[in-house]
Amino acid sequence: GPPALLTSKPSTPGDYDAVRKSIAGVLDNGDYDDGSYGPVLVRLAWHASGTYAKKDGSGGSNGATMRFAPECEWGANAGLAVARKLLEPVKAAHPWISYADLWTLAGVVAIEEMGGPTIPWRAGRSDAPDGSKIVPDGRLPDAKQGAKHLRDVFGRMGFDDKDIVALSGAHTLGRCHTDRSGFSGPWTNAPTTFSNLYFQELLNNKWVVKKWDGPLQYEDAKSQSLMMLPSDLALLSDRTFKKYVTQYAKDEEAFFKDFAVAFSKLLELGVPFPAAKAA
Ligand code: DDH
Repeated sequence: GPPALLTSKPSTPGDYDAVRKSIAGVLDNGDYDDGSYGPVLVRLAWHASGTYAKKDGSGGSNGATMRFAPECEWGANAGLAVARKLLEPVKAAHPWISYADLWTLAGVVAIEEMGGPTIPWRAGRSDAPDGSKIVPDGRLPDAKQGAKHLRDVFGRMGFDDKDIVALSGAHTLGRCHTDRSGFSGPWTNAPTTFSNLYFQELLNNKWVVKKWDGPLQYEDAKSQSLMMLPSDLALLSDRTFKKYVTQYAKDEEAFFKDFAVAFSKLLELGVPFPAAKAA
């Protein structure tokens, strides 16, 4: 049956530790993918947030507009219904939390439970009543493109080259699914552990074009069991990106530190937190 925390009476409003425990309780499932919903929850938090545009403040995690069409139907969001549905019993056990806070907190808890860094997170997002604030499709990155596209997309959110590489390290988690993105396979052999392995695999393998009828992707020449997207390999072909890839491959602590800062910032883009009071 479901974990006890999901069946007991609704928790006290503001008890985020209780929400964290419920999220941790739904992560593991031996029948799903590599045994954990953690990676797809991280992807939900990222796609809910990564629509932000700094220039006009549109998009971002506030509003949880992915509950509505057309955002839930965007090609980029294929498969994320799995993550949203998984969190429904958590929402039912803690009805006072907004979906927008829940989805971002779930990404944070997933990363922490999978061995990653502590991610600064605060509540304050509210849910939009409908989809009227949904931004145009096309703001999330396209895996078929390269360095310029990454700088355009992440620059629009307010991120620099170092942030782009640090955030891309999330691909140490999870896998591509042919029935979601069309791509196939994991980036690492430990897709449910948060580590710097993505950067090590990226640097230390010879990447060759995978011969198949799917979209262009790369596989490691030796075992042919790991994958990279064209956008992942852009981190190797661009000198500045590669500098950070090399640093993070050597220094997991530096990666964890930079990732925690960048991921926390991502989840807060466009969220109207009360202004800090002057001292
Ligand atoms: Fe990603 N990502 N991502 N990604 N991503 C996919 C899976 C996962 C791109 C494309 C894809 C980030 C950046 C990029 C995660 C986290 C993050 C898949 C496969 C594609 C395609 C989806 C599927 O078939 O299920 C591209 C392109 C970029 C980029 O250009 C930078 C970032 C910044 C994050 C983050 O979290 C900070 C995670 C986790 C997954 C694995 C999901 C799963 O179900 O497993």
